[in-house]
Amino acid sequence: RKSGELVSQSSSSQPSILRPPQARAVSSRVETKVPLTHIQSQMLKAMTKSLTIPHFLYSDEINFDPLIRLRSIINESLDANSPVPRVSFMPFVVKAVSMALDQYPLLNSRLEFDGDNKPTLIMRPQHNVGVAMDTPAGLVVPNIKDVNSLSILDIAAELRRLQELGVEGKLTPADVSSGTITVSNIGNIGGTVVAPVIVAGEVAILGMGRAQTLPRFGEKGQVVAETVMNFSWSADHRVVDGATMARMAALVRELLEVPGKMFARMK
Ligand code: CAO
Repeated sequence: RKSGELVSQSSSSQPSILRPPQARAVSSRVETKVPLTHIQSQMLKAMTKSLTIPHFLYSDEINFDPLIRLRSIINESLDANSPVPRVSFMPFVVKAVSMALDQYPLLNSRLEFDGDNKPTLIMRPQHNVGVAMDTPAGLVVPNIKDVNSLSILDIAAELRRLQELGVEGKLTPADVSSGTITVSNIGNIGGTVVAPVIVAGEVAILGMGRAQTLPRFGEKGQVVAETVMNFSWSADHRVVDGATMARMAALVRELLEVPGKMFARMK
């Protein structure tokens, strides 16, 4: 599938995302009771917990052109001996988030309440970046462990491993536990903006929209075609203020728009 292309069409003329499996199963006009799938039950519990967190949303537009150029250079250099045959945008975004966390570690923390309901922040040095995944069974959020110490290709290989396990329904409890922050890329399916829901035990999540080529003004006021993507951050407003979120988001944007800065920080 080409970058930015919407979901594949099913045999009918309507895109498959508009016809969820449950709807297809119901053919008569009589209401029926359908038990939740295992993943839906997990989602119900997790999201009910998540929505006790006071969220705020912060959104920004990223120019993806420099990253598109860099990605094609990297992809052209990959061969049969490479850990992955190609790299998507995700590993760059996951790495940029981790690099920005070095400067804004609060966004990687966990809020904990003791027996007397006294709140404490647990600061976590390891960046285990969760990736929301759409699998045949539904939404799963495995995480890429210790992104701090991984290269772009390492992240791509681990993402691929998790994607394959996710599709086969074989993710382990270790794959889906101990996440510290999450990235949710809905853009490969569609939609330009998403308001992501924070995973309980974390204080921030990034939602990526669909990359679009749109007219923008260049430095001299001329109209230029730019490929842009909306990044929408949700953060826990009990511990993260808007200014901190905006600074962290600005750093992630800077690292992706000037990828050379990212490589300068690579360990
Ligand atoms: N805009 C436009 N194109 C995009 C895109 C975006 N935001 N994100 C990915 N693409 C492109 C990729 O570049 C790739 O094209 P190429 O073959 O040219 O590289 C193609 O779409 C397919 O990408 P992919 O899905 O194989 O890989 P990925 O690393 O970009 O994404 C994953 C991996 C797991 C995030 C994705 O497959 C997925 O499941 N997304 C849905 C997440 C979700 O459900 N979020 C909502 C959570 S709340 O319910």
